Amino acid sequence: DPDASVDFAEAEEFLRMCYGDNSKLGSVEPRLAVVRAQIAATGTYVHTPDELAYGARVAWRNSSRCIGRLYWRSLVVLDRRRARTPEEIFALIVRHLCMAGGTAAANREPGAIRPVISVFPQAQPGRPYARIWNEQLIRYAGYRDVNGGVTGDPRAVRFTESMRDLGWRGKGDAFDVLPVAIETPAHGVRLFELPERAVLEVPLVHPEYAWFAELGLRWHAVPAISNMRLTIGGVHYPLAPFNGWYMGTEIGARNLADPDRYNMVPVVAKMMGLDTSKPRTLWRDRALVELNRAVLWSFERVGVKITDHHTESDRFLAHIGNEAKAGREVPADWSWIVPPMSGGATGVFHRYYRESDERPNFYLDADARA
Ligand code: HEM
Ligand code: NRG
Repeated sequence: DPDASVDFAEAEEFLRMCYGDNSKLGSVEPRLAVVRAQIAATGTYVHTPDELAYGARVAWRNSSRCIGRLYWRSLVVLDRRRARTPEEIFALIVRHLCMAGGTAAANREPGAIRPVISVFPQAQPGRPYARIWNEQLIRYAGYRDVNGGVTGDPRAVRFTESMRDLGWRGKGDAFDVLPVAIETPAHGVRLFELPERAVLEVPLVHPEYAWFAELGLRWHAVPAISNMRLTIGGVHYPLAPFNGWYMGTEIGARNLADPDRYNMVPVVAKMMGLDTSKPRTLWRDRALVELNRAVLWSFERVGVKITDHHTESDRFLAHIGNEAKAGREVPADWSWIVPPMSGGATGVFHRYYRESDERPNFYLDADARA
């Protein structure tokens, strides 16, 4: 139960690892005595900034579904544990997005995406806590049309309806950025519109097909997951949005391609003039490749950081090598690590992984409303 008191054994296990790995923090024994007393008195304890930063980085290192873990040590950890009101939280969310990517006006190095996590107040035993309803800080709305189709992202239809029930009105276009819904115990839920400077977007064009631009496709530069709970040493942080940069296939082989998302594969195939009368012409595969080339090319063209699945596969295997040297096995989930196209053409396909649940880690909140 995430709302229950902290188990001292879990705190101790984390603290021994943290102080063992960071000699500058000194001896763990006096710290354990303090934490034992805090848990006895309050049911929980408070991490030092060093413990928080280390815990968040190791939570990334332990994320079995993430292929991007080579740079886990470089995660920027923003300690936002003093934020209380929805307005304070929103202002810090905007600063997070500007620091992570942002538009040219907000970023000294436009297009450079930095992995960042903002850690808001921890859950207190038996008390309600602040949370964000959105699954990511930046997502596009989905509107059900009268004829049963969807304009925008079909994945967001339910969420968009709940925003509408709360009084939000979107433009009704295919790429309307959703408001951020922040719920705090004292203020209920409030909606906030992200300012333009916080939302870097890339219009999609193709290196050879001029018609591609006419499809009017675009995607946001920063994937920032906001519905996962960060768990460190028995302490739960229900509001701890984090981001890295995109791997092209997430956009080109899933968000824009899945039949229950933007479903662009048949459209691209038709524009390419492919024979779509039977599967064995591999028209889906050919259209998928061009869609993914467009994503990578478009980001590169405007200088926004993105990675391709071949490079990221090699990096992940390098990460496994680094970790082995440090005496650690990398927990990984094959079905998430292997990219959604050309699986067998990437190194990560050709082996198996141990799927262990190590802590600290990120967990999907059971009651996330996305
Ligand atoms: C999942 C790449 C940074 C934590 C993923 C996935 C990819 C990916 C491709 C699978 C997504 C999917 O199939 O929907 C990357 C890249 C990064 C990066 C290229 C660049 C730096 C991060 C950071 C964190 C993180 C900074 C946390 C601090 C996770 C988690 C998941 C995940 C928890 C699983 C999400 C879920 O269960 O829905 N990552 N990632 N990643 N990543 Fe990363
Ligand atoms: N597939 C999702 C994002 C999931 C996480 N991916 C990352 N994470 N790259 C999508 O929006 O397409 N990250 O922290 O960089």
